[in-house]
Amino acid sequence: MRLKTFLSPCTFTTRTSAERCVHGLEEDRDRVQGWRSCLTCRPCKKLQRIKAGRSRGIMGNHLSDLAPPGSLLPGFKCLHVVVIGLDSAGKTSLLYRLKLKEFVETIPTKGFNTEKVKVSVGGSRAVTFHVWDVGGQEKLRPLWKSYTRRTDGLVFVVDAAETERMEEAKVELHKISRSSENQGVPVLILANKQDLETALPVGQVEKLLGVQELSAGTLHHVHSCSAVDGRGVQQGLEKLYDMILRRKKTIKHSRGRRR
Ligand SMILES: Nc1nc2c(ncn2[C@@H]2O[C@H](COP(=O)(O)OP(=O)(O)O)[C@@H](O)[C@H]2O)c(=O)[nH]1
Ligand SMILES: [Mg+2]
Repeated sequence: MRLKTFLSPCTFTTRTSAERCVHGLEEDRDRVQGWRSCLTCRPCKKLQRIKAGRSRGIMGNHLSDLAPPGSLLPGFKCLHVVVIGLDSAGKTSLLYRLKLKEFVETIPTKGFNTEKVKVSVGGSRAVTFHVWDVGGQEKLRPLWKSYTRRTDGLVFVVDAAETERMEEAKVELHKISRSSENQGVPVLILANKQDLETALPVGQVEKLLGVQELSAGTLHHVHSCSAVDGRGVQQGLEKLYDMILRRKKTIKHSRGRRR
């Protein structure tokens, strides 16, 4: 019943709760049965504004028109980050959580969503991440490679409560991190949906995904989080930022030695 208070007065149906949004119907999700979104509560309104922006023909699937002024100030380092993972793992919810600092219900991603997100790292420093959230349905996965080319970091999101799809997630994680273009690219694995009682703890997710089997040259970190209540999201990104910096330094050193 946590969701109810969090999203009050609107209540969404999730896999664990059978409540519905009290304001009416907007659309249905195919994978999560019975989910409804209203048009009157704050998160639903925000989603409506996003969609309205898209229908006005704004280029790219982005919310930058909703960003607080100054979030795209020049001078901040911008890192390219791609969010991948199986469908329904919570990738889009995490992107919006980062961008809007709150949970909004999503619709299944057909192509991609992209946002510039400013995150404080190491206390006061702010870094801008250009985040690409790519659809995770099976037929869309071959496209991941085109987004991850020359990326600074990968975020692989798993639904920690969906034990039965861990093997499928493991296969995709290893496939993408071993592809030649992604050799050495740091990977942050987010064990999402920790607000659910059935969510597996980080250690178990790490084991089921065979994270220790990732190549020795690939920096990685597994972090638990929830797009619903926001726990762990910021800390996860900070870890990714540290790994990106470490990799950049290593590359610089090895170039220096070669000269
Ligand atoms: N309980 C819970 N549900 C979540 C969380 N993150 C996403 N969801 C739900 O999982 C479903 C899929 O989320 P979505 O972000 O569209 O997944 P994507 O396909 O990976 O982009 C939606 O119903 C979300 O509301 C979370 O942290 N906790
Ligand atoms: Mg999505």
